[in-house]
Amino acid sequence: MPANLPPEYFDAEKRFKQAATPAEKIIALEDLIATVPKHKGTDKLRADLRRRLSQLRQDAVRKKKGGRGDLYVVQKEGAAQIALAGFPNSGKSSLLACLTNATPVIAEYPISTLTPLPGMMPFEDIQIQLVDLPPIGNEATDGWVSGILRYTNGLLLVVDLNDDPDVQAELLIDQLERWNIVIPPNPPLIKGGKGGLLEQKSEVRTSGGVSKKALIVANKKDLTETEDSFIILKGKYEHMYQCISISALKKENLEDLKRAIFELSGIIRVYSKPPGKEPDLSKPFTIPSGSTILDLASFIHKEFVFNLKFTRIWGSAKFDGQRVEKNYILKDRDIVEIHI
Ligand SMILES: Nc1nc2c(ncn2[C@@H]2O[C@H](COP(=O)(O)OP(=O)(O)OP(=O)(O)O)[C@@H](O)[C@H]2O)c(=O)[nH]1
Ligand SMILES: [Mg+2]
Repeated sequence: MPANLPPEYFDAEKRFKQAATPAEKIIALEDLIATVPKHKGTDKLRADLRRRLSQLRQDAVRKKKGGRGDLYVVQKEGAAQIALAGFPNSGKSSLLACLTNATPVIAEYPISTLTPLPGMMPFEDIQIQLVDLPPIGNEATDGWVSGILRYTNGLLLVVDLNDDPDVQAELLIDQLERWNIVIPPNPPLIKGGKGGLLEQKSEVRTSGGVSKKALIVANKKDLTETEDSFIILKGKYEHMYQCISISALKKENLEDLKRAIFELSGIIRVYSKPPGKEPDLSKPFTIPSGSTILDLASFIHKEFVFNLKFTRIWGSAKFDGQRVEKNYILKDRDIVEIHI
C-alpha cells in the first residue's frame, strides 16, 4: 500500500466497503479510483482497482449462452432501467458518460461500443439506471441489443442533429417495429378499472410484441446550423414523442433531459409516515405511476393489504392529512400514513 495516499482515499475506501448493491459498488469504486494520485508509486494499486472495477462491471452485465449466439442481460438496478438506442456516433456513450459515473469508450470511429454498459444517473433522491448499447443496425449485436430493448423500462432514441435527425428517428422507429417493439405516441393513457380513472403505464404488451415509452434525444446541439434540423425533427415527431435537444459534449440542457428521463421511467416516489411521527423522507418507495394505496400497501407488505384500516395523505390530497380511499391514485412525492 503506497504511504502517500490522501485522506479522501480512505474515506472513499470506506464507502466502497459499505456499498451494498453491485451498482453502488461500481460507483464507489469509480470514486475511489479518482482519489488515487497518478504516479509510479501508485501504479500497482491503480491497476488492481481497475481490474476489480472491470470484474464488477462484468458481473453486473451477465453473459448468457443462448441458442442464437450470445445474449446479454443487464441486471436492473435503481428505480428504473432506461436503454440508449441510436445509430453509430450519435453520442450514446458520451451521454452515458455525462449523466452517470460510468466511463464508456467514446470515439470518432463508428461502432466503438461493443458490449452493454450500465451506469447510475442520480435524479434528486433516486437513481435511474441507463444502459449504453452498441449502435442499431450492426448485425453482430442487433440480436441481443433488441433483447435488452424489449426488457428495459423505457428508451432514449439518440439522434445526431448534424446528420438528418428526423430520418434517423424514422429509421430507428421502423427498425424497432420490425423487432416488435412499438413506441406508442405519448401519453399512452389506458383506461383503468379503478374508479374509472385513467392511469399511465410505462409498458404495455401488445399481441406478439411489447410497447415502450420513448423520448427523442437530439444530440450535438453545440454544432453550428443544427437549429433548423431540430425544428424539422420537432415538426415531424413532437406531437407524438417528447423531443429534447442537448449537447453531451458541452453538457447543455442536461437538467431538462434528466427530468424527462424520470418522467419516461413511469415511476413515482412515495414517502411513508408512521402514524403520529415525522415522515421518512430519506428513502422513497418507487412504484409505477398510476399505483393506488392498495398497490403501495401490497408492495410494502402483503399483510398490509388485509389489515389496512385507513390512509392519510400529504401532497396531492385536497388538504394535508386527508383520509383517502384504498383506490386513491398516488402522485409523485406524496407522503402516506397507513393505519392498520
Ligand atoms: N460536437 C459534438 N460531438 C459529440 C457530442 N456527443 C458526442 N460527440 C462526438 O461524437 C463521436 C461519437 O460519440 P460516441 O459517444 O462514441 O457515440 P456513440 O453513439 O456511443 O457511438 P457508437 O458506440 O459507435 O454507436 C465522438 O467523437 C464524440 O466526441 C456532442 O454533443 N457534440
Ligand atoms: Mg458508443
